[in-house]
Amino acid sequence: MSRKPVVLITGASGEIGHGLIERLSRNAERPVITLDLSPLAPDLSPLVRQHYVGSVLDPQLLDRILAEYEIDLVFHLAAVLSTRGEFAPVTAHKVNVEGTLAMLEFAQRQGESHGRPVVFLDPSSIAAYGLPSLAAKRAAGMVKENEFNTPTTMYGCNKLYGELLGSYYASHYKQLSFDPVRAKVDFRAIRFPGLISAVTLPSGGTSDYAPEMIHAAAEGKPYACFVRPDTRIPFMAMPDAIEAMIKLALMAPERLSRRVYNIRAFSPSAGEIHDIVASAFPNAVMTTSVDAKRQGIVDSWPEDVDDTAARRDWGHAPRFDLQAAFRDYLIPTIRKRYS
Ligand code: AKB
Repeated sequence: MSRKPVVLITGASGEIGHGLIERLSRNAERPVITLDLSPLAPDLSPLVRQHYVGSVLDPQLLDRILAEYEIDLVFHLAAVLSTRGEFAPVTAHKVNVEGTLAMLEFAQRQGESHGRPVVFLDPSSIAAYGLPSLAAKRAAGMVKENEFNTPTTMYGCNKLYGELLGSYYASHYKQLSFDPVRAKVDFRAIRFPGLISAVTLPSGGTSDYAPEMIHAAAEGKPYACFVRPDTRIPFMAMPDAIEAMIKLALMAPERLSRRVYNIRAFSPSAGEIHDIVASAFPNAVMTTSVDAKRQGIVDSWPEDVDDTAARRDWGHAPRFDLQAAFRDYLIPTIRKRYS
């Protein structure tokens, strides 16, 4: 009996999952199943074929999914982000590394059972970089994928190692086996900048100051930004991040010259974000109260990234630059959300 292949999203109740489920549900040809520690939001439940409540670290649950569905595309979103990871590094390692390993093994077994490669889309992060000082960060400008791979956070270390693990599964899996084992995982990773969604708020990240500032202003709540106004890292509007994941996941493998890609859209300072938010919400009360430790993490991330390979290989082309992101997406959608 042949079964219709489905897409699996882990960590589906998080920020990226929300947008990804909505976007994928427009294509009825590719039913979606989801996995998360929490139930799906009521507006998302009707959009998926089945939601499993549980952990990527639960082998029995993964066996059940393996038996019930034929999967040829995995978006592995489950993760503990950079700020939360510093409070619970062992948990971060378990989820981010052991969870990724479990899902890669799951994808390999899926591929072995149906005979086709399983595309494994891994959202990595600018946290995989670690610039040694502010002076080095300013001098570096746009960093390339293989530069400054010396992260300072548990999350960054986990993401960098996850990229290596995925590349191992795709290119060198069981390379010394007597009987050749066909690698079935087609691993692809995007190093995301900070993401800003108009419909959800992030939690546990260190780039969260940008979305928090915007949402607080729209809600009429005061906000104290935890980084200096001159702090600069790349950001992207959530719809562009979702589009990028789908584009990379669907691209023919022969077009891809690497497994891990930077992508960028705009790279404003915290002060520039403040000024745009202040002009959209003139009554907003926004102050700065620097948290030296979180500032240290953001200072270790690049000011900007070089995404030449993503643009060339799979046509990464974000719709929103800084002005358009605020004018056409963030401000109108957030206003509606809190009105
Ligand atoms: C975080 O702040 O941890 C994330 C990230 C940059 O990957 N948003």
